Amino acid sequence: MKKILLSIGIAALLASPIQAQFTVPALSYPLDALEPHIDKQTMEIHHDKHHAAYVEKLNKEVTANALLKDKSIEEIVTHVSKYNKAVRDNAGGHYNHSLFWTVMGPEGHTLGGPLLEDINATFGSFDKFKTAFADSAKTRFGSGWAWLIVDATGKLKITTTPNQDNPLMDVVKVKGTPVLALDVWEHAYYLKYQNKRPDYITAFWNVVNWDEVNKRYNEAKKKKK
Ligand code: MN3
Repeated sequence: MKKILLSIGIAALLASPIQAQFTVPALSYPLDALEPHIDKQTMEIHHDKHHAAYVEKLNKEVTANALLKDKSIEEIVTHVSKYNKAVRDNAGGHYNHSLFWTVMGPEGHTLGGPLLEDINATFGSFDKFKTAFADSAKTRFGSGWAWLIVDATGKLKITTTPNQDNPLMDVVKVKGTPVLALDVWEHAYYLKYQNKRPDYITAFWNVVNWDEVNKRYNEAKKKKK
């Protein structure tokens, strides 16, 4: 029996098509891990359908444009002005969602250390930062993202982008390295919160994975030195 299974495994491996350049990263937590703040069904559709669609369309662009071959997602978004609108939207969609999944996690993360000190120094307090970030997310018209970034001078900044743009892109005004991201497209919250984007934003704070945000902050600061 073992031998048969092994043969089937090898046959499947040999028959599988060449690995696509981009794939949807698996979540590091179950789909229901963010409940009750972000519901399982939203996560399922968002990760397995929406994100997968960006990746599929991006891979199609890779097939059509040799310049994209073997480029990392960071390389593509950083020089996104070289490419068409479909690359901008779908490479952005892939980068943004990949980051978004990692900066969330089950409840219970707290923020401390140098990032907290920097937030206090830059925004006055952690609560003032949360208010400023939430206000930006609420007032982002239509679909888009809210970001906490480290800019080229090493300073923390809150910014927003429309559609699937992000602060790494050479086409946006406020540039920097993203350390925290919030998706404010309706598909991110409509099932549970309908038109109440502010309630979704309030709930988001419960599921921020501050360890990951802290890690991204440290890496971004190191790059500036
Ligand atoms: Mn989304």
